Amino acid sequence: MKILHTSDWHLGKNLEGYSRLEEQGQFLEELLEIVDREKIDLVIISGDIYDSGNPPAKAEKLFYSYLKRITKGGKIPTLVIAGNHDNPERLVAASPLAYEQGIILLGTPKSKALIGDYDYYSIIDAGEGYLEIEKNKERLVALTIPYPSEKRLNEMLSESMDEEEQQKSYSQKIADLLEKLSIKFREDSINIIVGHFFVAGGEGTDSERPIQLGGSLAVEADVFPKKAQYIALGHLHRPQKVKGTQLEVYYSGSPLQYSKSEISYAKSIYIVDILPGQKANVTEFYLKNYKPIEVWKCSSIEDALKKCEENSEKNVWVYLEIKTDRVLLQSEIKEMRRLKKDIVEIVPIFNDEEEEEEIEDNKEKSLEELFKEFYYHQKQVNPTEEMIELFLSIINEGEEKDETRNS
Ligand SMILES: [Mn+2]
Repeated sequence: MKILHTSDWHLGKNLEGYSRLEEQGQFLEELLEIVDREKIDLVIISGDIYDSGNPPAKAEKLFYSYLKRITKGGKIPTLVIAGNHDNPERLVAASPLAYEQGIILLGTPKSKALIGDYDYYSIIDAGEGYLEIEKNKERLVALTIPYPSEKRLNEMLSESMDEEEQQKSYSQKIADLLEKLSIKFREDSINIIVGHFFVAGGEGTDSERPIQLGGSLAVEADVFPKKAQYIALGHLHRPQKVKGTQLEVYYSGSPLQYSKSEISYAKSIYIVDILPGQKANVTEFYLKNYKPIEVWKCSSIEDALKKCEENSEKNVWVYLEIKTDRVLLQSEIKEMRRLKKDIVEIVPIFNDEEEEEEIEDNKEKSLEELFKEFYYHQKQVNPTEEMIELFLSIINEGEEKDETRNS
């Protein structure tokens, strides 16, 4: 079975008041292409469909119209769970219309999918926190943990919980729940987990709403039962494989850059090729950057005006950082906005202490160290000696050329 894992669409989310619906539509168009081209059998959306529990009608329309196209009228089942941004009741309100369309909507850890034979797939078993799907004679068991707020998690466990169990940590409760549900995993089925929560050690960005400050709702990376072949998570907006476990635990990340803390890496989705009893084959697919966020560091007000003029046709969101020793005039701000549309923020920088500090910090590290860190960050493995040498030789060449030019 070929599964596509995505999450954190945040339909309806703005950037400093600017709508991103057009880009969100572009993403959905690209997703549709990938589903077709890669002959996907099942789509998983691991929560945060919308940015708010009360999404704008345009965002809902986008969601429904593309889901209908993605599932091809029920041929490609799509499993959707609620994230911490979604209103679970509202997300699943369309369920009576959804199953025939191949859409399975689950709001809370207690949500139960509707058992039945649909035109192109069947749900042969389902209960609180799990379901078993059959499609083209392949079977898949998914343990489903839509955003488990502390309250929802306790409700899920309350029947069996004594006082001692009440006192257990959030992470331990998730572990217990998964352990309990894992008896539904079968030898002859594909076994996966779909969830929306924060796993300790995961790398965040500025655009997630922290699940709880202080981190007490962080889940340890070792809570997942070993029989789970793939764990499709939502919440963190940076795509990543979770460290600290041997299992295939992934955050697919958001499809768009939702803050300027997300501009240094590509957004992606994962495609998981998987058979019962075998190791999942996971491939990362990079998405297009429909409208990048850029930070323009300007050395003066004149420089900022010049950059706005030179790049007026560039289709990007811009944060302007302008070094200046005086306040910007309204007329200057107006002129910048006239020259370049989609300036989301203009920040005057009156002194550059902070920047110097950062440069000092990096100065202490060698290029080799910086490269290794960067490479590991991107790939989760260390670069080979050959790669390091190649990188350093390219850098050295560049520096030599620079010197020639300067001299
Ligand atoms: Mn999110």
